Amino acid sequence: MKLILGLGKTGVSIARFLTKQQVAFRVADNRNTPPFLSQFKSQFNTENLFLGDWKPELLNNIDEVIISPGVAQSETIVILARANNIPIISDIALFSRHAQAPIIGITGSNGKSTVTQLLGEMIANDGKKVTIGGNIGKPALDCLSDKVDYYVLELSSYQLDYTQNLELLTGVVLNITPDHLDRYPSFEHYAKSKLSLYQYCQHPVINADEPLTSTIDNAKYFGTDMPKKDSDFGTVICHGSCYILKGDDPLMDVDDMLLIGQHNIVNVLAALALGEQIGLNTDSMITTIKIFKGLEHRLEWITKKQNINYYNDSKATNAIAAITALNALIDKYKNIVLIAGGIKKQEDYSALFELIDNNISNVVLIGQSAKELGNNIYTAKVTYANSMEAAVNTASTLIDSGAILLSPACASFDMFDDFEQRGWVFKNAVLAIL
Ligand code: UMA
Ligand code: ADP
Repeated sequence: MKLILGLGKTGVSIARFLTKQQVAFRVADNRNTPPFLSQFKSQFNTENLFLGDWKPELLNNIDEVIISPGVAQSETIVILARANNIPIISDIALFSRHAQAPIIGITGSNGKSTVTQLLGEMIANDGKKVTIGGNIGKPALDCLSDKVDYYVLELSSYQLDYTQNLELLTGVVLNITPDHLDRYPSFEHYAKSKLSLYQYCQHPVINADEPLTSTIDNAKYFGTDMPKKDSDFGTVICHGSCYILKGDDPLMDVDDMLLIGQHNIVNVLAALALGEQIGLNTDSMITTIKIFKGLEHRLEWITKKQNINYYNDSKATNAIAAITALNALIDKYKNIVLIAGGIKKQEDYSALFELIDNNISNVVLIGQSAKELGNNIYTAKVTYANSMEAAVNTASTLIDSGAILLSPACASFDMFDDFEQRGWVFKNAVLAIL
């Protein structure tokens, strides 16, 4: 019998899969009312459902534990299963056992969803059938299909931690910067988790600008410098314009991209290198890049009202992501108001504070960590708001022209269900401004 740990999106997808395979399972969640309880009850018999504190008996007659990424390695049930030599695997490892088409894996601290979506669109526009899933939102097991040419999976470090077997045709670690440090003893452990992706890749793709990645034979490289090899991807500045290069060949002017910001040039280079590894046509990839609008909640332009442009970057849940978004807008706008805050991560925010003090006139802070953030901002004017609506209304009175950017640099769970809800509340508040 299998034990499914966690009754969220992942747990329900595992239950659905095992039911199809006619494999017996037990499900446990140490919360009394997990978010997917009613969905589970509507689809499955509840006699093998166990809620509340983990009990050792859960492991009786279990030959394998399939675990949700949100369940930390420090949980007693995980420690006990390990002590009893019961294998613990992720839904990703289970998916890989059953997938009949090649899998492409994308991890990194930031940019995963953008690259996953863009590569998915490149593959589809090249005339092939593709399904994207994983950490981006659709659990991997829900993606299994016999009518697919490729799977593109976004992989989190949490998923990689519980994965020992995975076959990837190609894959990339986009970048490694501090995130999720509450789940790891140190940054080195987090970095090791991300880098573990390369042990599963047949044809790896490497970011030449990421110092934590080492050289790997048969890897394809991308980076912001000139490419070293004909088949690698990079950029060059020529007569004031920036061009994307494959080897020495200019492929496109970055001004022809709809995406904005230096970080998105890097994301595009990563998608090109992955596409090249699986044999996609270069012209077709470039056409896709030119029409790719990006994802909701990632530096998403919403509207312009009274000379103020509003951007929703709710997905920026750490300091580096907010720095990235600010850097993308600083060159474009003289006046910027940043709306930030929520639950601060355990990471160094000093570079963000410095960037704010040197470039931004106004910051509006919300959420649990508002005061802690505000106490470290000295030059920019700080205003506190107790709701997103109040933050937007206040921000709109602070400048006559320029940009208002929601890029929270924090998790959303103190005020919202998740980053998506936070982004929607922001957008509604913006649209409600007269
Ligand atoms: N649970 C426990 N005990 C615990 C922790 C969790 O019982 O100690 C239970 C919770 O009650 C919950 C269940 O476990 O009901 C499952 O929780 P989960 O956190 O694993 O969430 P899922 O709904 O299965 O969603 C997961 C990913 N969540 C996390 O990694 C935290 C989703 O990524 C992913 O989209 C989904 O699988 C499909 O693959 C979200 C995320 O925040 C977007 N990811 C992090 C990130 O991107 O930074 C890594
Ligand atoms: P992820 O799925 O890894 O969270 P997303 O593609 O959803 O990444 O982007 C989330 C945020 O991270 C964006 O809003 C942007 O601010 C920032 N970001 C995106 N790509 C990069 C990158 N390559 N390097 C640094 N920051 C990035």
